[in-house]
Amino acid sequence: MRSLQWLRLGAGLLVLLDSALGLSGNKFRFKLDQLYEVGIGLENLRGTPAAFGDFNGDHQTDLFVISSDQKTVELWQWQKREKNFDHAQSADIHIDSGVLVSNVIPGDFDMDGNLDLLVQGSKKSSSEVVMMLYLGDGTSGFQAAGELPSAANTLPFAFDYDGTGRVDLLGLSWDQRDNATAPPIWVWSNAPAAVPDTDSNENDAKESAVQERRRNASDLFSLRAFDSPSYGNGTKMCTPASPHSSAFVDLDGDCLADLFIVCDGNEEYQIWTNSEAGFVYSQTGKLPSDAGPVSFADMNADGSMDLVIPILGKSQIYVIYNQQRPLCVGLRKHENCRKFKRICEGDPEFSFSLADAHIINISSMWHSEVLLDAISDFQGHAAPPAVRVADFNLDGYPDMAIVTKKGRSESRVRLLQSVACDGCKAGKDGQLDRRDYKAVTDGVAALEQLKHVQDLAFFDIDGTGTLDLLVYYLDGAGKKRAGAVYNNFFTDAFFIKALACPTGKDGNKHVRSYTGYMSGPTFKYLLVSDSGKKHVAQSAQAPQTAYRALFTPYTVIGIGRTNNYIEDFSVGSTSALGEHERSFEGLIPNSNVVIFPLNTTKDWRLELYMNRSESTPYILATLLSSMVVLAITVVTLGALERKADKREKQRALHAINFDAL
Ligand SMILES: *[C@@H]1O[C@H](CO)[C@@H](O)[C@H](O)[C@H]1NC(C)=O
Ligand SMILES: *[C@@H]1O[C@H](CO)[C@@H](O)[C@H](O)[C@H]1NC(C)=O
Ligand SMILES: *[C@@H]1O[C@H](CO)[C@@H](O)[C@H](O)[C@H]1NC(C)=O
Ligand SMILES: *[C@@H]1O[C@H](CO)[C@@H](O)[C@H](O)[C@H]1NC(C)=O
Ligand SMILES: *[C@@H]1O[C@H](CO)[C@@H](O)[C@H](O)[C@H]1NC(C)=O
Ligand SMILES: [Ca+2]
Ligand SMILES: [Ca+2]
Repeated sequence: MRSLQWLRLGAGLLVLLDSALGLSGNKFRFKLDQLYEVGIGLENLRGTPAAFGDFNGDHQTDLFVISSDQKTVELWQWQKREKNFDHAQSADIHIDSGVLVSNVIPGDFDMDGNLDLLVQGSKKSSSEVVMMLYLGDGTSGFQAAGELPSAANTLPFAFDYDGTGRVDLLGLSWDQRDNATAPPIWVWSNAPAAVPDTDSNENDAKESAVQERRRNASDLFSLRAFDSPSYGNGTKMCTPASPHSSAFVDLDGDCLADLFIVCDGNEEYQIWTNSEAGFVYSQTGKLPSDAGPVSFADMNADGSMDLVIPILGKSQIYVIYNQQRPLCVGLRKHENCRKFKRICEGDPEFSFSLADAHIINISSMWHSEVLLDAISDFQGHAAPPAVRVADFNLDGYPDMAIVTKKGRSESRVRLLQSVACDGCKAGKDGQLDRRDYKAVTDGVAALEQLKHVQDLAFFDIDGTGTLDLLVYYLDGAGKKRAGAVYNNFFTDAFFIKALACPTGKDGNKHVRSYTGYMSGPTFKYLLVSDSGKKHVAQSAQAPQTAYRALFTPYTVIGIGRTNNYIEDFSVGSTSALGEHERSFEGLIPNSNVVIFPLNTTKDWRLELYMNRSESTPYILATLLSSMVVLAITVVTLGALERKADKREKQRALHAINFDAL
C-alpha cells in the first residue's frame, strides 16, 4: 500500500518536472511536416537584412540590418529566453556625411574577442566606396574607429592575404584609380597589434588590452598592392566586376581557401590557389551569359566545392561540378582515384567545365516564372539575389532556395530539393555523380503567401540544427520587411554545426573569440550515407562577404539519418603558414563544434557542445523517472526483504526455542 503511494507521488512529480522543462521548447513545436511562418520579433523591422553575427558571444546569432534610408546599421539581438529578435537601439550605428550604407562585414578586426563591424557604403552618384570601422564592446554597442582608405567601383571582400588569421580585404584602390602605372589590385592588410614586452605584470597586460581596443582603422589597416609569385610571370589578377560574387573558398580540395574572382565584364572568372608562397594563378573559366551571383557548395557531396549560377531574368540555374580526381573511398574506388592518405589533399588538376554544366529549368517546375534579376529600392551597391544553397533536409546534399518573379510585381521564394539522379554521370572520365533537383510543392504554403520577396537567407532560428528561412520582402505599401519561416520538415535528420573562429594574442595569452567568425575556413568529412556507403564531402564557412552575402557564423552540415560517429572531420584554416588543417575523429552527430585554429595544429582547440534540442528535457525526464522508479523498486523490495528476513529470523528463533524445549 505504502509503495503504491510513493509511486503515485513519484509519477506526479515527474509530470510536473516534465511540463516545467518542456515549457521552454514550446514556441516552435509544430505538428505537421511543413513550413510555418513564425513571429520572431521582426514585426517592426523596416530595412534590409545585411549580415549575421554573434554580437555578445552568447552563441546565439544576431542580425544586422540596414535601415530603409540606408543611413543606420541596426543590431537585432536574439533573446534566448523569449526566442525572438530585439532591436538593441543603443547599438545603432548612425552614418551621416551623406554616405548610404550598402554592406556590413562582421568580424573581429582588432582581435580582442569582440565582434566588430566594417560598414561599406557610398555617396550618391560616386564610385568611391567608403569603409568605416566600428569596434564592438561585446555588451552595449560599437565605437567608431575611423575610416579605411576608400575603394573604387566595387565592394572589397574579406580574405586572409598573408595567413595571419586576421581579416584582410581585397579590392581596388580609390587613391590609385587614375594612376596608370599603379598595380590594379589592392589589399587592405590587417596588421597584428605591436605586442608590448611580455615580461608583463597584471597591470601591463590590462594596459595593453586597453590600448589594443583603442586602436583605430588607420592603425589596423594599411593599403598595399596585391602581389603573387605569378606576377613575376606576367600573369595579373583580373579586375573584380561590380557587382561581383568573388569568394574566398577552397576549390582544389586542400582545405585551404583559394580566391575566386569574378572578372569585370561578368564573362569570366579567375581562380588563384592559396599556398605557402601566396596566391598563385591557377585558371580562368567562362561564365554563362547573363550569369548572376555564383554560389559555392559541394552539390554532389564528393568532396569538392561546385559552382551554382543563376541566369538572371531567365529560368535557368547552372550547376558546374568541380572535377577533381576522386579520393579512393567507398563507391568512388576505381582505378583512377587518388590514394586516400589525408582527407585534405589537393588536386592541382581540378577543373570546371561549362559545357558539362547541369542545367535546371525553373519554368518546367513553375510555369512562366523567371529568376528575379534585381532587388528594388536599394541605393548604391546592390546585387541580384543569389541562389541560396543549404542542405535544408539534412540529407548531406545541398538544396536550393531561389526568388522567382512572375509578371511585373509578384516574386516568391521557391525551394528545390536535391534528389538522386540514377545513372547520371558527368565529367572528364564520366565518374562524377550528378544530382537532380525537384520542386518542393508540399508544405510550402507559408512561403507562397509572401508575394513580393526580394531576397532570403538560411539560418537556424532556435538552434535545433534545421535550417529555417529569413525572407526579406516588400509589404503592400512597398515598405521593406523581414519575416521568418520555420522549417518543420525534417526534424529527425542529423547534423553537425561547425564554426571556426580566430585566435588572437594578448601578450602571451591566446584570446579565443566565439564571435569573430572568419571567411574561408573549410570543413571536409567522411560520411556514411543512408545506404551505408562512405563518401567525403566538403563545406565552406562564409565564403562570401560583399553584397550582403548573409552567411551565418556557423555552417550546418547535414549527415542524413545515420546516427553514427563522424569518422573523420577535417578543418582547414585560412593560413598557409605551418600546418593549416587538422583532423578530428569520432564527432557525435547533433553537436556544435567550435574550432580555434592556430599556426601549429597541435595547439588547435576544438570545443564540442551537445545540441540541447527539444527532446533533451524529455530524455532527462525519462532518465530521472527511470531512476526514481528503480529507486522505489529497490527500496520497496529491500523493505519487503528485510521484513521477510525478520520474520524468518523470528521463525528460526522460535524454531530454536522450540527445539530447545
Ligand atoms: C602611381 O603608381 C606608381 C607605381 O606604384 C607609384 O610609384 C606612384 O607613386 C603612384 N602615383 C601616385 C600619384 O600615387
Ligand atoms: C588613429 O591612430 C592614428 C595613429 O596612431 C592617430 O594619428 C589618429 O589620431 C587616430 N585617430 C583616432 C580617431 O583615434
Ligand atoms: C612561372 O613560369 C615558370 C616557367 O614558365 C614556371 O615554371 C613557374 O611555375 C611559373 N610560376 C608561377 C608562380 O606561375
Ligand atoms: C531546359 O530548357 C531548354 C530550353 O529552354 C531545353 O533545351 C533543355 O533541354 C531543358 N533541359 C531540361 C533538363 O529539361
Ligand atoms: C604564426 O607563424 C608566423 C610565421 O611562422 C609567426 O610570425 C606568427 O607570429 C605566428 N602567429 C601566431 C599567432 O602564433
Ligand atoms: Ca585550396
Ligand atoms: Ca562536388
